[in-house]
Amino acid sequence: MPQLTANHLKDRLVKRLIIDRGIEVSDATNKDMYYALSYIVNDEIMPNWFKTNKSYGEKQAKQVYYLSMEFLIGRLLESNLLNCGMLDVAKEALEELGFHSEFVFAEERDAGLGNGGLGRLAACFLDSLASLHYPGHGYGIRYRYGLFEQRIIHGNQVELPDYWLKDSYPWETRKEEEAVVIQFHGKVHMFKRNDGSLEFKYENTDKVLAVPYDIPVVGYKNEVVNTLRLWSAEPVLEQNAEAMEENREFYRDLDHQHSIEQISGFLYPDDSNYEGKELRLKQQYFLVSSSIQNILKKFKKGHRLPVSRLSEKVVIQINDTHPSLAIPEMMRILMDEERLDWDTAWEVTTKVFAYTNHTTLSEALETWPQEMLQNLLPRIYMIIDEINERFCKSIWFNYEELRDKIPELAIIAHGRVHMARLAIVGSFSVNGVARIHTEILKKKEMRDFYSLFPEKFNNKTNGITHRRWLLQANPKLADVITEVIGPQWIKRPKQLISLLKYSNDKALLEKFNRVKHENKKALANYIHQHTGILVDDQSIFDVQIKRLHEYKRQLLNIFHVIYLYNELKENPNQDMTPHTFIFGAKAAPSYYVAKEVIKLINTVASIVNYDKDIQGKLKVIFLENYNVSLAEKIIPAADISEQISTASKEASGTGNMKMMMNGAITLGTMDGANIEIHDLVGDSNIFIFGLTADEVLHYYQNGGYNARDIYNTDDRVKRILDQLNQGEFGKHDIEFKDIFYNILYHNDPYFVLKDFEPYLETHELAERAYRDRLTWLNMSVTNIAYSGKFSSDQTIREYATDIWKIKQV
Ligand code: 26V
Repeated sequence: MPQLTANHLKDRLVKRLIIDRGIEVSDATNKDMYYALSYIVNDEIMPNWFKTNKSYGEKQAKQVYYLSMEFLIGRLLESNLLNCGMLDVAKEALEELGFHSEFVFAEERDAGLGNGGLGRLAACFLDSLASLHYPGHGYGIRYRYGLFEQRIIHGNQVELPDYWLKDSYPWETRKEEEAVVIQFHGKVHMFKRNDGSLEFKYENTDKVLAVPYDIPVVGYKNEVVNTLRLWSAEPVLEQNAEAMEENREFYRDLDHQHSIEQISGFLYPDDSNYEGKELRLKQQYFLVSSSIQNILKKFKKGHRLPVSRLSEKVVIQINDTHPSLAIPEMMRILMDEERLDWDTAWEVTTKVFAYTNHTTLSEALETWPQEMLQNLLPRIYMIIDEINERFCKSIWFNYEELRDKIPELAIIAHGRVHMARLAIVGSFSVNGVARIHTEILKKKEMRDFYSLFPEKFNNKTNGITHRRWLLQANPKLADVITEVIGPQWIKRPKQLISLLKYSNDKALLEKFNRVKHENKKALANYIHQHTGILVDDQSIFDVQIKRLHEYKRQLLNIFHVIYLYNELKENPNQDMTPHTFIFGAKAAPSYYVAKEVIKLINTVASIVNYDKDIQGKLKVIFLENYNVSLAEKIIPAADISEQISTASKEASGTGNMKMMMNGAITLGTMDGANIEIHDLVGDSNIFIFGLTADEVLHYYQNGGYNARDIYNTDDRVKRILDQLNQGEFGKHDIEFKDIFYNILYHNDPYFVLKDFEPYLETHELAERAYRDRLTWLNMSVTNIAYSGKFSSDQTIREYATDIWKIKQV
């Protein structure tokens, strides 16, 4: 890319403002500037996008397609500038024109097309694929409404619709000519052809047009631009004369038109509880049918190979079970349109698909009612039924020892279609997202499938893109690192390990200290502006940011805060390092318990933050509307990273990796990727506490835990629970009683009380360590040094070599 200077960019911005928006710089708002700059960046991206596509065609490279119902990409202007190598120049040009880059970037609305970990992982993976020159693309849905915007009103979560497309979105290109038709409902008729093969015709189907919008995925300073293709649902409007009557009919039924547009209307905001809603099933089939049609069309256009050799050029990763209908959809097209026989189609299909599992929580497992699937997708249902028949027969005849397990293995059982089973049977690879998670899949959750197909199972520990989460979010830290070890780590993040050599260098540790403090000041400012609360930037910033979920145990965290508050009230002069507890979390709108916890955190905050007795030693901050952009502000300022899920329940976690990379110390359980962080940094650079996964699973199986015993014997616990029960925190007596009951009457299913004491003790250790500044800074730098292991570049290399068998081009 030609080197662009700040002066050159200024000229272009000035011209762009006049041409596109008809205004001068002096009249331009931050938003005008945001658009002008975005279109200039687009001009830089477009030629490389074209070139990348062309080169994939010429080189006939094998492509990976990542199918996901969620891509949580956040804002793109700053990351595109970074990856194009224009970020510094752009900041300079903006400043010289009298604009703050931060405010200009903030004009972009987050593309919140995901719930949490799974969607953000997909976004990090796309960044790594492009940055490593891999031919890999995403397919998803262009939801008109992303994840709801959260407001906190009187301590309660209130959800507002996120109409992120209200203003024009500069990063997308509509590709109407590549639209495809998706069919729902209708009747399937079967005919015998002359050669004896079967032909299927559909009658009276409801047709929906899937129109792609492409978003460029820019590689880091390498001129690669891959594609994220998002499908939008529209009515099919025929252009020919015969169909006009049909169209007219159509306009008489605007409800129908509306129901079509609903398919890409909004992102389901629940990542905690599976709900068998037909609209969600429609969304899933809409995504997979349009994507598979498109993939096959491209394959046929780009290669002279027969479709029976598809797997030489195409591999498809399905992100959780949500897109697993892609498997029968591929079978349908191969058989009904490409005329392959069942065996050949099955051979092709099972060589193309790979499946990633992201949770073992039974509440999240997808199973669809058989009649719903049969009614909405009759032909797809027939195919699933046949896959199931053949699979069950093969167990019956080949695995006598598993015969009585057939009801637990069958894809269709007890009137429901089990999507994880379909995904395992139809894929050549099944992976978990951290070592412990994969082990639990193999030994417990998917044990029988593992015994049937041991060769399919493999682990791919998650990763995060260090470009967004370090270079972009924390440029000051990135600069210090480069000053110390040179810039090679940017292309090879594992080289961060060279920082270890300097982890005892006092002068250097001081530099790291200064950066952290500046980041904390910036966050303190943000907090002040958004909540009106002043926090002490010398206090420990203790951070828990993630979706609100019982298993993630925000409740344990706030119980600890209540305990500290109670202690301080009794003894206001006790020696305590000031603490700021920072929370960010959205609860699924229908998740009552989660919303109660949000209310509790906010209620505790409203008491603690204004209590003069405790002399400002404790502050509790709940930042509303936690999303990717807010994460970018919080993470660089974190001292302690709270990763305190009930062991065995957090598949991996990725926030843990982001905070580690920004020098926070993990305080957590032996769960998910925390275990791998612990392996790397060792006991002395992490604070581990609580039950292990084996212990948790043992209690679930054998009993032996009684929450009430702890309530009766630990005064600190009793005090807190009684405060909840007696309405000490609430405006009404009944407020928070449910939390009390949930713990004592459901025997504390997430072991909050059981882990409470070790949690307190570990916090005390952490506080002591924090007071010893040099030791703490050494721990912090050690964590940064080892964090290169969790760059998604590493993860993507492993997917590419072990599963996808694709090459860098
Ligand atoms: C689940 C469901 C279930 C009901 C229907 C809608 C819906 C939508 C999303 C999900 C996602 C749950 C799975 C998930 O996000 N898992 C998280 O994946 C992260 C990336 O692998 C991982 O780091 C987290 O530990 C894991 O909880």
